[in-house]
Amino acid sequence: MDKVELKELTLLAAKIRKDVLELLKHRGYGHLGGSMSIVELMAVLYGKQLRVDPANPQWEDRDMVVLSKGHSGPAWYSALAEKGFFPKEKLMTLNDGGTMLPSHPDRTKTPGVDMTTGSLGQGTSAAAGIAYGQKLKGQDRYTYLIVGDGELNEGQCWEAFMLIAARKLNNCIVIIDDNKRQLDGYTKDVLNPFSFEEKMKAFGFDLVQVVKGNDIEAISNAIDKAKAHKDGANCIILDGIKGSGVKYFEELKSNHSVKFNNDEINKAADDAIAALGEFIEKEEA
Ligand SMILES: Cc1ncc(C[n+]2csc(CCOP(=O)(O)OP(=O)(O)O)c2C)c(N)n1
Repeated sequence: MDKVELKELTLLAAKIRKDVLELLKHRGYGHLGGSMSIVELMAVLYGKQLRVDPANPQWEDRDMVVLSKGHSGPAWYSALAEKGFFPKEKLMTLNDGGTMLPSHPDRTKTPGVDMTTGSLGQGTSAAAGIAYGQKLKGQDRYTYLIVGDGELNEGQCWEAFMLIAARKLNNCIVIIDDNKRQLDGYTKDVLNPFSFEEKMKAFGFDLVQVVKGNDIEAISNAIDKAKAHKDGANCIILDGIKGSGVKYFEELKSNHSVKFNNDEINKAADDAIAALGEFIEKEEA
């Protein structure tokens, strides 16, 4: 990746992260940890890798995204708004009555959202079905499935993975957000999955790449490699941190759904928003 592109994607990631913090703080609560850990992924997808058209969200040749860990909608909405699928002001309507941005993604409400998710596990089957359909029709399209490490406690995920591998759905790029934590603790303590890398290989994924969850260049290179790998199933594991990008939220004991109800949390968010704002201003000068 050249320096200009890396700079652009880093700037986009900063904008998405700032949007996430602003909209959750405005709402007063929300799924901060799991939104922050996919910010760089969203920047790479919407800034470079996806074939989508914000002016025509239903474009029939578009790539699809299935955010199976649907509670991280705020990161997706922020990326969609930055890309121009809808006006940025709409971000502040998250979770309002009648909003186009419900807490969990709804394909009937938000331009750019292709699959309704929120009930963990189900997005994996949906993505497998979408990709299978695309393959049977001979279409040249990709479906990106984003799934959480805690979500992989759901048995349904593994049924979907078997199908993806057995049918060699190389057009379904499975991305595991391995941020090590889930709703109420560390994934290894709640139900130890052991090695995702070994598990995915054992399930028939012959290209399994592990990259740092906040490394834009590594994520993009891994997607390039997955796209070039035509004969078999592809998985990318994001080795990341829940709450990624803001030390306070990375270290916060309970950072899954954060309530902005005390001075310390509000200050941490305000400081991070200000720092990101300065960075963005400097980069755009
Ligand atoms: C079927 C189902 N069970 C429980 C929940 C409640 N829930 C929402 S998020 C979450 C934890 C998910 O953990 P993980 O996949 O690791 O997400 P991340 O850490 O990336 O936020 C749970 C249990 C749900 N949405 N769906």
